[in-house]
Amino acid sequence: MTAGAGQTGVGAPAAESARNGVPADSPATRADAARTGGPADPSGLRQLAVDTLDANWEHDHTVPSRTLYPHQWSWDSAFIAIGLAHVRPERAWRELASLFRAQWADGRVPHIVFNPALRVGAYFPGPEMWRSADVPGAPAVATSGLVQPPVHALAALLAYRRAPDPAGLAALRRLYPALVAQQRYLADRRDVAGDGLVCVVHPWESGLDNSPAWDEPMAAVPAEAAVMSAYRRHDTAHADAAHRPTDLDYARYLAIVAAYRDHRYADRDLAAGHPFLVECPLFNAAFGAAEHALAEVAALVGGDPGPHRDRAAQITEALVRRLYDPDTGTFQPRDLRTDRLVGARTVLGLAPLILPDLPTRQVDALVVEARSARFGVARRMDRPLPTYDRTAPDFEPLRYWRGPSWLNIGWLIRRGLLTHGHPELAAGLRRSMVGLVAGAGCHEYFHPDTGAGLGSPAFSWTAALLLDLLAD
Ligand code: 2M8
Repeated sequence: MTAGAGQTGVGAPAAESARNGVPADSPATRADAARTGGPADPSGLRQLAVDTLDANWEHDHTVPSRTLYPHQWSWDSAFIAIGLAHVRPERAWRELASLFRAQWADGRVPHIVFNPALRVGAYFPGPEMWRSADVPGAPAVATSGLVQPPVHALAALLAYRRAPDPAGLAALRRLYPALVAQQRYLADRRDVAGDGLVCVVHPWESGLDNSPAWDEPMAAVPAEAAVMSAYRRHDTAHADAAHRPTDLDYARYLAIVAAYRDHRYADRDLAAGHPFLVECPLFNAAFGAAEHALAEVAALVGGDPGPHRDRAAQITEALVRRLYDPDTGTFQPRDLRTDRLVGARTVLGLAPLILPDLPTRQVDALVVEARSARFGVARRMDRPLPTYDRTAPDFEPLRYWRGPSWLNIGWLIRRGLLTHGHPELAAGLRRSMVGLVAGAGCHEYFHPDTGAGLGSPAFSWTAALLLDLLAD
């Protein structure tokens, strides 16, 4: 990748600072200055990451990006807490605590917690679309009604391991019941097929919103692009429209939200008619990894690790049985509306590597898949890990989740490679991720060939996970 690859369609970093009214000597401005080329040395990189996180801190949480995502996002906060634990442990616990304060009575942790201080229209779709206040059991603060991959128990465990002091233990003890309730919601209300796996009801729940994995199930969702003329999209005002989902995608996203909302986010009758029902390998790998993490958290806070271990084993078994495709040697999402595995080979399929009890047969197959020309994980990574099969005819190196490299995904896969005894591949992946930020700064995502920075130029989970990678 090339140094100075930070130019993107998002506009000059200085302009972003000016738009946000950030003072000239603030950490945000220092982050802007550094990100135009990206510092090469570890201490410069570390400072860039800290400055980015400081600039995105908002009273009790960190926004993913001041421009594109100005509220609190669920799995972002988990990744952010992992990084904050290295430099501001007290903030790491506040980050998780503020998110879980917005947990619903049924245990769901909403994927967006809206900051009431922001103007209407700061993000689309905002509270007026979700209308959480109309639903009994929703918190006082406005939220979405969807969830995201449950990486929070793992984040809490890692944050505690990084700073194992009495304050951390007290925070972990407070969080434990909320983390258990989060898992219980998923297990009891979202096992739509009754097979032990969680079903996502919207592509946004997967976190990889625009992945080609969702093309088949999304094609069945009735909507027309013209619907979008009634709305004002916020994302295309802050990022290059050619990198973002299309208007037709957005029309379908809104149709699915409206269907769920109009049933008051009830999960009882989803199988009867909800337009999008998919079992996602990454989401379910996170669900299983959460039980593994909770077993360790339980041991630390005086709980019983046994039930968590049992549930973890059941989830891994269900994942292999329902989502592993022996013909392709990878995991694929299952569309519950057709009961078929989705054909696209995306990076989602590699995610079960994070499960420590994944059987050797599947581990070996995933390592073959990861090293193939499709994903190219190698000892000396010369190209970053893409989110979609590089050899697919519809691979798009610039479009959101349809090719570009993201640090959270690389971080998870690296963790899996370490767990299963592939330190050289993990080291290659680490080198490539650090190289991306050194070349372009803390961007939201990166061109998988050139390393050019894409999306938001000061993105929190990139900064946070970089801190974690640098400390290793
Ligand atoms: C992206 O998703 C939001 C919707 O939730 C969006 O496109 O507006 C995704 O990358 C998601 O994984 C991430 O959590 C969120 C905030 O960073 O942005």
